[in-house]
Amino acid sequence: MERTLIIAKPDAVQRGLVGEIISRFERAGLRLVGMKFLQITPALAARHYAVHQGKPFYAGLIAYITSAPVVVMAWEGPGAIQVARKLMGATRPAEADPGSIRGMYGVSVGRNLVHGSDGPETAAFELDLFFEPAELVEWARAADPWVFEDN
Ligand code: D4T
Repeated sequence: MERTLIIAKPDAVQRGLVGEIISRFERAGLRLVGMKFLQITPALAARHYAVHQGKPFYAGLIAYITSAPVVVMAWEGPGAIQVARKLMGATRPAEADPGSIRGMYGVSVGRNLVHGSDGPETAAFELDLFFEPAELVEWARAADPWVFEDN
């Protein structure tokens, strides 16, 4: 079982696409274990995007992610990180599969609607950044045996 951090970014909130984005992860069968609505501060954004510091798009990225509220979620399931990245599509919407979230709703890399952790270490770091341990809920879903093979 794996957990991943997903963010419905400011453009998703402003465009009224949060429900659609949640629905993609929900219908895929991932299990929601945490969710909150907040506006990311510059300090939190700097920690989240520390790996991009110094890159040409860094200033724009920080301005964008702090520009309006976001919905931060923790989803879990077998291979949740890869499953989520597939549902999101490639970073650049022009390269994203047309059925993916970014492929269907995006056109610009700097307005790509959604963030998802890119590996187990990143997921652990990002989940810790956005959630207190008690905010992540351990629960059994009635449909789990019909979604998770090794439930
Ligand atoms: P995030 O982190 O938002 O889920 O995106 P990805 O994991 O898919 O992509 P990333 O880390 O390579 O990029 C982080 C973030 O920076 C924006 N970006 C990226 C940008 O504005 N211009 C660029 O040239 C690149 C590469 C988009 C996502």
